[in-house]
Amino acid sequence: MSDTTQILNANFTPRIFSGIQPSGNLTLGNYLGALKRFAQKQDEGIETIYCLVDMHAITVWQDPDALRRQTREAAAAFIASGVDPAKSILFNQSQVSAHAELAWLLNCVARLGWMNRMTQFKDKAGKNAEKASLGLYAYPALMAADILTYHTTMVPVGEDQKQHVELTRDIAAKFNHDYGVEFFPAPEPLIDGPATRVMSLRDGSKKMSKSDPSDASRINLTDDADTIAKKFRKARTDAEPLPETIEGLSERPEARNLVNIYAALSEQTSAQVVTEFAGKGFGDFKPALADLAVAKLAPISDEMKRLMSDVTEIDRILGKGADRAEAIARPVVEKTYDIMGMVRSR
Ligand code: ATP
Ligand code: LTN
Repeated sequence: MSDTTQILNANFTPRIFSGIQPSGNLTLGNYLGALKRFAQKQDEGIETIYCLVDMHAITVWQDPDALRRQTREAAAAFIASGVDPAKSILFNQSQVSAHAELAWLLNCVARLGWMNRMTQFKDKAGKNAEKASLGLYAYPALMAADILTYHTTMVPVGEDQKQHVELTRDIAAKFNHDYGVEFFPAPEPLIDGPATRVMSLRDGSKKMSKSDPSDASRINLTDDADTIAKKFRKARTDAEPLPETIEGLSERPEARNLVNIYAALSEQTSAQVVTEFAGKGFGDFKPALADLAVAKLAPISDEMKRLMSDVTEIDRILGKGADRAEAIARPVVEKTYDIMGMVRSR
């Protein structure tokens, strides 16, 4: 953390915020890169706020019934992974209008040149960027609003979101500079552990993603034991046995990915895993990985199923979370309007 960030952030109560899009089945990548860490953070004595970012999800087409189901299922995945709605604030974004309001205000602070550098937009818009929604382009300013409307200081995310959190810092700094205030903190991305970038099981150069068209590329939190075993068995690898040290994995992205997944699931470092399996082929390693993944994920998918049998209860939890979130976010947005010169007379 730089000195200026430290001095600025010292004026703010430490607070953690993060979000996940309810844009499909949550994956092992989401679990290791986000959910598992969210649950750990809630026991560190810092307020934790977790959001199902449904307004981000609609930047690409979502069938309305599917979006409703995915939002509830994602909420169930949070709870089943250990996020406790009594300890953390858990809600869906569209129920707290402060996010959309602040996003507009920050759209007027963010610069086109900054947005044009965002790699997630380039990846998602693909070759036909003319057909992408305006929302997909503006997405990072909404994400900045999500973070800043809680005066968040720390944002646990996977590696792919680092650039967006840095943009959030730039937006906060420009706002503070332009209006001569120290109103927004400079949130820090928290990216730690062996699985901050879980890769696709079919292509070691692409991240595992819930919206990849190939279901074989990912482990879904709802996959059964047979499906998990089959997907790992078919995962792309090379023909070499595992090396003696992790340096031996540097040119072997698929092998490195499976080792990192094993490490994260077993709470070890990747170096420890390599030591344990040195000289073993994938014929040994893949079944061990599948058994471990099933042991860790089966209780989560069972709990998700149980929670999904009562969606009224899930909706109640999200509504209550939204009330608590609103109580923090509303005054920040009101103050932002005021700083920017909007007359507020009711
Ligand atoms: P989509 O494919 O719809 O873009 P996604 O699977 O990339 O979705 P997000 O909702 O965009 O998931 O991400 C939620 C959180 O999970 C973020 O913190 C993100 O960094 C993290 N995450 C997503 N994919 C991975 C991955 N493969 N490895 C580690 N973390 C990940
Ligand atoms: N952009 C993120 C999801 C996201 C988020 C956030 C993460 C939206 N708002 C605020 C952290 C904090 C993604 O695509 N994974």
